[in-house]
Amino acid sequence: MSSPVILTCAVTGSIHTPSMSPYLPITPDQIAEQAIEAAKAGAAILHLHARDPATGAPSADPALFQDIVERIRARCDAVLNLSTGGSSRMTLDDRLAAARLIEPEMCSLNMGSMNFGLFPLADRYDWQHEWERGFLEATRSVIFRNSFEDIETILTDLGARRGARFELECYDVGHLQTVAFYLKQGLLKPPVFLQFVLGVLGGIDAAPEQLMHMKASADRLLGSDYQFSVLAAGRQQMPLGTMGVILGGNVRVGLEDNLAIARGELATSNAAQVRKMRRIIEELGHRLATPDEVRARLGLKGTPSTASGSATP
Ligand code: KMH
Ligand code: ZN
Repeated sequence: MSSPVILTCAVTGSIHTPSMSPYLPITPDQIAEQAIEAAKAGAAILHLHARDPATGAPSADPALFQDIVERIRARCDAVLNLSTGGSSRMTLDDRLAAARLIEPEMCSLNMGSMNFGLFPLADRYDWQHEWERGFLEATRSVIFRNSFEDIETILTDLGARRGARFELECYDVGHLQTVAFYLKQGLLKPPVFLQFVLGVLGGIDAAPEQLMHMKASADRLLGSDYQFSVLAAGRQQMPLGTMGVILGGNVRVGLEDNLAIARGELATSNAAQVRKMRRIIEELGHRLATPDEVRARLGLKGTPSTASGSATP
């Protein structure tokens, strides 16, 4: 029997902007409501970012994260995974502030510096907010920085010190070598949870051959020390997520990675994508992992020992 499939939902992110979809959640209330609905639909892990409630711009404000986490914690037991990627305009300290305060079970950890091109979207929309076009255009020159030193800071500060385990975001095969290096060094402990990120401009492209290449490279470099999940940006989200399940992996969906539910049709919620992926997973003969199964499988510390654990019902 194969293991139950871990379905992650990345609820809002910092890639898409409010003018692109009226369904993109912005305020803590909207983010929490969509997150809870996604968890009820089957997502065991909620990958979280915050946005400025007034403008919808990506925000690193720990108070916003705290508000989101407390709202979700009060109503569901999904594993909460705080982004440390933030947006490429934030400093590393900005990006880590919320996770340092909340001490969640999981955090994202981006495994290398790279170009992260959102600029092709800049001419495709009529913008409601002044910041949107400039934010996208800036990705022509800004590097998404995740140096070895940054990675080590996150591993020691959030991992060794605060007990977080990681969603290791791997945007290309080279990032797998970095994972292997830190496993060998002992800063990462198995089993690691890899997120194969396909389709970001600057990373590996969203094609079946590339997913096979990522999987084969991980097998060669990491042996049995890893579990993987697949995130494909844009319209490859569902097809490559399905392929990930067929290959024995897990899947991430959500409006952070794709705003659509079908070609030319916006998803009206994160839960709509979770429900669609769930149908596919179950049609393939698998079942979804519960949050507690994820905790056991990935060696998470559990909610009560997080700094915001007191809000748990
Ligand atoms: N937006 C995804 C492509 C993070 O939050 O650390 C990658 C991501 C990064 O989720
Ligand atoms: Zn993210």
